[in-house]
Amino acid sequence: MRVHEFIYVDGGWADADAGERIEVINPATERVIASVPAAGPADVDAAVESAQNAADEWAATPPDRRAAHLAAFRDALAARRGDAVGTIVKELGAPVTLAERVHVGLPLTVLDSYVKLLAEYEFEERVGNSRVFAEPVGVVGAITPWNYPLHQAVAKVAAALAAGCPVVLKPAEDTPLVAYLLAEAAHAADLPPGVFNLVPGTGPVAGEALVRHPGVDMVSFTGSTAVGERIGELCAGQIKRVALELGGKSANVILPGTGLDGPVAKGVANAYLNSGQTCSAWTRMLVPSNRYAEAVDLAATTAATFTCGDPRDPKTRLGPLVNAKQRDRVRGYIGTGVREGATIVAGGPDSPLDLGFYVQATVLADVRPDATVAQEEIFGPVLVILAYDDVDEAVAIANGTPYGLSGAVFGPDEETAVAFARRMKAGQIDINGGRFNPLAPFGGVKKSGIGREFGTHGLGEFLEYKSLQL
Ligand code: TXE
Repeated sequence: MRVHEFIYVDGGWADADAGERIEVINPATERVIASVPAAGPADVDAAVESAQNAADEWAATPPDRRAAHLAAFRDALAARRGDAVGTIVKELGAPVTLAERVHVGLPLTVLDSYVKLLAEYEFEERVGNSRVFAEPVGVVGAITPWNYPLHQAVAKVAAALAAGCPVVLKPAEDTPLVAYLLAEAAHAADLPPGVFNLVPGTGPVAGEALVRHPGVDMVSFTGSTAVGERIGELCAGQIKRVALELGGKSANVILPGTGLDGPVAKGVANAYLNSGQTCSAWTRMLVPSNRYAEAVDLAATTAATFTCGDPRDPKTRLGPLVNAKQRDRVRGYIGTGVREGATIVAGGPDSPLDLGFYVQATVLADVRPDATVAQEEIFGPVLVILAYDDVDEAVAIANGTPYGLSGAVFGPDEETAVAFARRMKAGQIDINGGRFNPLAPFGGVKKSGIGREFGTHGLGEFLEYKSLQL
């Protein structure tokens, strides 16, 4: 059966009411590789109705039974690991090693973490003379972007299901195919009908229908700040719970007295991860003025090792951007940077290859903190390097954008770096190269969003509290 013909509703594959389809393009070859339904409002209605019908029973399913379902879901996804990697390489253009390790490896870890969390999480607590119950919010509409298509979907679906909420997932137009593998895994794992539903479609039609639907109790969204603002407004008008994980312009601050080699190399690699299409990417490197020239040279030399190539090749470090629009947008930003006074010290706007939506690994120096390229999310392989004179100025620059998602601090010792990080307005900050932790809360402040994902905090997003006074 060609599942891409259908939507997944009420535990089965169903014809979409809407006749239109969305073509999926391989960004490395620029060829159409598949198409999926562009679901319409009637399709969203059907999915939400099935989720509503499943809600009470799923909420009443004891946590250990939900954990068993999640474990089966995880195993079914793990059985499709190779397919998932191949699909993400094709629809996103992610280099195969990154697809294997991060795009598919991480969601499996996250699913595991929720299976384990359910074994110990207390859904009931005693507060004085009250019994307080943590109960599922209800039906969740999950709207996900294309940059980490499986990871972002699983971050929402795993937490919502663990909390006892059924989900309707609306994946991004550019990368819906791996979401089909998730639906196949849900089916193979025998999740109760209606607990997981998939409606691919466009943002303005299927996405907004989901947000507006009165049967959806909560919206969990990851994507652009502009769309996040729109979704936030629509949810506010309905007093509907909403979690928003939006853009970023994160600072990587190298403090005085810190060696440059490791922090610069790590900073460059982080900025180019997933071709720079990472909301938490450290896209601004802050270095002391008296080490600026040295840091710029090091960054340019490191950037030159990030050559563009075929994402199927295990040696490739930089794949294409997801689509022509993003490529053109990123090239446009490089041009804007130069017009505003920046110097290109690596890469540039020219096409590195004849075919595919590629942008070269680019480093911009001589950038002022208020320049467009130092303020706006570029979402491509473009790193800007900024100079600061003292630590107070570094704090002001680090906090001087509308965003507050992530960051990094490299200091002469852990305590100095932690003290600096405490002054940064951001949701998660890596200290001296600390690793991503899928149990730690992830999310932003300011225009980077509202709410947290992963671990107990991520579970809490999908819970409502009821207190009974005795
Ligand atoms: O995102 P959109 P786009 C940023 C990044 C990127 C820019 C544009 O800077 O360059 O956004 O990307 C759905 N109602 N990020 O345009 O449109 C849409 O179908 C409901 C950062 O692709 O926000 C998709 O499923 N839903 C980000 C999802 O929103 C709507 C990751 C994201 O698409 C909708 C992606 C509507 N009116 C982009 N309009 C991150 N935080 O990681 C669109 N959608």
